[in-house]
Amino acid sequence: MIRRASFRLFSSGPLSLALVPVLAGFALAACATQAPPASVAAAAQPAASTSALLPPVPQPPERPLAPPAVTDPALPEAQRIAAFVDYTASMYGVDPAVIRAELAQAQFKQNIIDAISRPAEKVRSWAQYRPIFLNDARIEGGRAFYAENRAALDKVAAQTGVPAEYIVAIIGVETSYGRITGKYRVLDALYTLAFGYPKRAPFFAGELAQLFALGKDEGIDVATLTGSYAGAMGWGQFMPSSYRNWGKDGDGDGRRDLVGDSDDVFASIANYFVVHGWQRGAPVAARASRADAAADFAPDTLDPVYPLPALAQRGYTPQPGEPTVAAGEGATLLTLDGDAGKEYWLGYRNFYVITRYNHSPMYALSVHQLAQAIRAGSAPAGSDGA
Ligand SMILES: [Ca+2]
Repeated sequence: MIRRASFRLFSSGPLSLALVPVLAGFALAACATQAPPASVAAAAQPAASTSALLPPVPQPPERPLAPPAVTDPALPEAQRIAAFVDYTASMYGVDPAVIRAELAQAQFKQNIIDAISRPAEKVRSWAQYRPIFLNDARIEGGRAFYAENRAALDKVAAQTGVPAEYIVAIIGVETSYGRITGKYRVLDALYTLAFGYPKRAPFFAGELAQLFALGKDEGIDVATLTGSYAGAMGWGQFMPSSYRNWGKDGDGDGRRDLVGDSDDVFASIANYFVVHGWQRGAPVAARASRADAAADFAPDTLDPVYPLPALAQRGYTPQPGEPTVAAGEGATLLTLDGDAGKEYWLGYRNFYVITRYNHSPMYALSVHQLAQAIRAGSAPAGSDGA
């Protein structure tokens, strides 16, 4: 995921939906780039505390970056492209002639550079961010989407332990239930960013290479794929590396189609959660109370490394009726500016997993609350007959 300092949220109110795929692109772009929490967190521990930090949630390996021979802006572009062809051919076994032929069709798009280069806007508060996703239209849309796809979603949920409403909420937040999946040709987007945006060229050239690998693996003509300006595709806005590594063939037809096959999309989003550590049956987050005497506490990690007794010692405890976790499981603490002042939340392991889709904690809390709202308005499984 993108580093939070440079993370760009939404441009403006209702029109911001157009940028959702961008968020997703970044979300999937640089997983596991956040600094390990141990040193910062340890320094923040009160001296009297006897509670050691819990281990971070194990994560899959980081995706490969393209080498400097491909991305060094001091090198002529023709030389970088030749190095890219060599890199992609040797790394993924793609026929160099195919790569060259596809690259010959790729178009540089200045509007993509402009879009990704726009200065970061002021960070939205939770009170401003939450209504983008927690509104009647999005909630009703999610309930309708769940009703329409109930059998397929419940089947994936039973197989993976990822509740259907979380899969639905991801699709709702990313693409408004599949309606806005991005209008850019992925080949153009990744070519433009790989060779025209030095700041993040190692990442985007790495993704461009994986796009060719994806085309080879799945028998897809990559020039036909469309997505966000960052190259994220389909209902779940998967980057090429996520598609290749974690995409699943949900309907068993031998292909992974994350653009046109809902069974494949549902299975792939659930699998993305599973490989990043989703725990079946475990809670996601809890609203917390802050003791009057408590000091501010802003952990520099989303990893659930703080045992609940340690957080209680600091003055932060789950509110009555909110879920807790067993000894040996922990949380991180979020402090957000909500409609009625400060809100405190405990983010558990499954909350952390949602932040692997997009590193913004407000994104993850939106997905969680949207999922809860969808579930609350959906008939219990089986009650709608067969
Ligand atoms: Ca399939």
